[in-house]
Amino acid sequence: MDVKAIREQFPILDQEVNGHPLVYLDSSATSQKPLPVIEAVNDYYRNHNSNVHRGVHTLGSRATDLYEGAREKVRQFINADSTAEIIFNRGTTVGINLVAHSYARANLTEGDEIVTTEMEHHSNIIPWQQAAKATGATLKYIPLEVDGTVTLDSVRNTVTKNTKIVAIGHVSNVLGTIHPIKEIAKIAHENGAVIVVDGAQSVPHLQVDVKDLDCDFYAFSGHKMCAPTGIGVLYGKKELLDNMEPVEFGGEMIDFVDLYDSTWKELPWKFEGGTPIIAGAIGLGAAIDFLSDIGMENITNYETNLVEYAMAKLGSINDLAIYGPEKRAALITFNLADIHSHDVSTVLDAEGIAVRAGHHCAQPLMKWLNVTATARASFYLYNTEADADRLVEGLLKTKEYFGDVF
Ligand code: 7TS
Repeated sequence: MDVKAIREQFPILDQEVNGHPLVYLDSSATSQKPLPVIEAVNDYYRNHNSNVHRGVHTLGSRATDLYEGAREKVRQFINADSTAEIIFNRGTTVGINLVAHSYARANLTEGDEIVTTEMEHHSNIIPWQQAAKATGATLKYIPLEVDGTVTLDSVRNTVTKNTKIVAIGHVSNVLGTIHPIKEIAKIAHENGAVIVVDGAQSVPHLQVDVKDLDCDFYAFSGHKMCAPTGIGVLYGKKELLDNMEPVEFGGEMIDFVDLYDSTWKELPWKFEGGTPIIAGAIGLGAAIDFLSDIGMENITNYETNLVEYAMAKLGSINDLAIYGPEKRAALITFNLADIHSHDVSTVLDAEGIAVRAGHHCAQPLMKWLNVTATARASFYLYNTEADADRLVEGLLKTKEYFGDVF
């Protein structure tokens, strides 16, 4: 992988922040955008902007072709059977909420169980809390191992014949844990449950094949995979989506409307009420082309080596606590002695290094880790070993700055 050439596609990286060359280590929050994505959005607004699926004028059909073309790119990228299974929305949060509102409320009742883990992002916990309250179902958590993984035995012990939904992230945004989704899906199915996968941190970094994983629903966000903000995807198996009711009603999603009743369009449009996120979807299509040209396997391998390098380097810093398993996705969450992570990230920012600090929308996990907050460095295909070196230097400076706490 030619990282120098890749970096040239990301103009934002070529700048100084606080007098230092920028080191961007916050791609788990949102990734940077390459030129082909910026240009695709620009081209759409300059040359083709129009609403979709209505009217017959030329710009309208061009916009529709571009929008639906992006859906086909997503289908291929995650190896879904049909574009009917690809629902565009605003992101992972919206995708999970759709399943929790539509599928869960229609299919769950008292005595049923929803199973998840304590390491989920809030957007894969709260929708299930709400669905449990609305249906009388019980929310259960698969216990975590000390290193922040789950074992298949724990999954087997938690999922029962009463379990109707297993909701789990593919990759943890805090610990970097990569869950064996295919095996967990098998356990869910053996018990008659469906599996809902939060793919926010996996689709940008791993080759995801929804058919091979045999997941029932898979949600992800464009903005973490080089696409614009405001576009996301919910994949669902067609037979499940066919039997689900929409949760947003209005234009675009209807077939016939009468004064007292209406019927819905076929999939996937029945779940896309209102003018859709046209430019975002086109940007996502361009991001998929960009990532596919480089090759998802190449990206994963590159990131695996990079995070190993960074882990080894960071391991040499005394008083640095790193959370999560050894084998991990390309992100490292840590605390430096008792220094608050906001202070760590402020000193790093003064050195031009962007990391995230706080609870990472995973307060139950912070409680489990027995910390109030952590700092997180997350890597992507444009990061280099030099970036990891700068992080180490920045942390050593932070130690110096707060010398009195050591
Ligand atoms: N699930 C996981 C695992 C995530 O990491 C995130 C966002 C979401 C869901 C929600 O995605 P959204 O696009 O709907 O907002 N994670 C982070 C993060 O780690 N830092 O900022 C956002």
